[in-house]
Amino acid sequence: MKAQTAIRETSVEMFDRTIETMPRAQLAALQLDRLKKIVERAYRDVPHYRAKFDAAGVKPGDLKALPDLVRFPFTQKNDLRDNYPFGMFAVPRNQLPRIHASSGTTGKPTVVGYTRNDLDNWSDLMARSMVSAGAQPGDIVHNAYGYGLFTGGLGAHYGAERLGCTVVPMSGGGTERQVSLMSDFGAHMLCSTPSYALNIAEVAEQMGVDLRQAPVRLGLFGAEPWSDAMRHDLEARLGIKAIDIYGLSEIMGPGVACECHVAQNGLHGWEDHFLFETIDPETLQPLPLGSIGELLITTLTKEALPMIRYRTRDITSLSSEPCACGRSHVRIMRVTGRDDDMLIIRGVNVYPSQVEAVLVGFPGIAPHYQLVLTKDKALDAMTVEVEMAPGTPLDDTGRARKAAEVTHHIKSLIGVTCKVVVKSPGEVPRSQGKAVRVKDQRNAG
Ligand code: DLL
Repeated sequence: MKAQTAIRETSVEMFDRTIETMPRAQLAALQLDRLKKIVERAYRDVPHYRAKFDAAGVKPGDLKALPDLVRFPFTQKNDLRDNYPFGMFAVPRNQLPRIHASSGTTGKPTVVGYTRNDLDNWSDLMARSMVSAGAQPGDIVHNAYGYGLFTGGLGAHYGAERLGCTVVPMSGGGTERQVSLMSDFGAHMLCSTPSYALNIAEVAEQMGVDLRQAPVRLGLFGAEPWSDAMRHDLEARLGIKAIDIYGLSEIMGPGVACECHVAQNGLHGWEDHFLFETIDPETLQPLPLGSIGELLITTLTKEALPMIRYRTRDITSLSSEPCACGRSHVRIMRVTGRDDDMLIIRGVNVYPSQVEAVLVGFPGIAPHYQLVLTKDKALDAMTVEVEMAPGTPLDDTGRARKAAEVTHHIKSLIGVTCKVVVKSPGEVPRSQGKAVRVKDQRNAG
């Protein structure tokens, strides 16, 4: 008991809420001070930024107030690829204790690096995110994010250690073992992608392990878009509060923003370390708070890899409405998807997460799905592959009727006409990490 108390006291000092509840004027002054320094450093130490700023006719000295940032050029994923592997780093390689990389579907991976201070800040922000999610020192954290080049595993790992938790470093896969150890060790928080959490919930049910009766009370889910319907499903099946956490390797990894357990409504973006903007992805013009557009992030403290106006491709809006938890940092509303994941089916824009919201909780349907894209003459067509819920055997007529019901609901709720195929339990592939939601067969023979 004594040791527990000592850890809690330390943590209260470490996670002093002053910074998270800072009045706007003070936060803006801190941001401007940090922004000036990072823009200067980027210009001085990274040839790519020097060339880009020169071409755009801007100098670090032009940045006198936060709104001046709009004069500076964007940074994109391709800039990292073009400078592969280490060309965007602002410090010599021997000052980087760690690198991560994202695989990327085409071409070279995106490589990111961290100085010692960057790793410390990342651990702090992940710990801060976990506190916001409702975690406490002494909790057992079952970490099923993948370890390795992906930032999820090590990001959550060091954050949980920093908070004073006991980490179970599972990584993804081996789902039956995950269930057994969650139950045997009495995990309090599950960290995983939402799609893998669903896999864990399903395997637990098949094994006859009732995780609703286990000590687990929190899920920290992110790395892919997910719907509120999926949140409610996971909360009911695991007996937890499910919290959305956001991040990307180019900016840091997980912990750029996180919901609070109080409101579960928008993710607090940690504005002492990042500056958030939204733009219209077509016109590239800045958008006011509250408008839906593409999220841009500028890092304010990163040493190894300063990112100036990074185009995340993620579609969301920003809110500065006060939150019930008292935090003053801007909220990033739930990311519906990436603009490059948006499907245009017969003229209607649709994100996979919108289809998910219709499928989860649909009577007789299990929340496992994939969207198959094909060509129907010149137009794109979408087939939604879903599964019937276990224990509801349907004959061919029953399946066809169920498919028609789902088609009708997708049409009336999202406005898109699609074909639905109802498969047998287990036929839709299960996620081990980030789920593959779209099978694109438009160019297949
Ligand atoms: O996915 C980092 C991460 C790990 C975040 C664990 C949260 C939890 P990347 O592999 O670089 O990094 O992928 C980043 O994933 O630009 C979004 O498109 C998507 N993404 C991440 N979190 C969310 C979320 C990690 N909460 C890309 N909601 C981002 C929706 C998300 N999409």
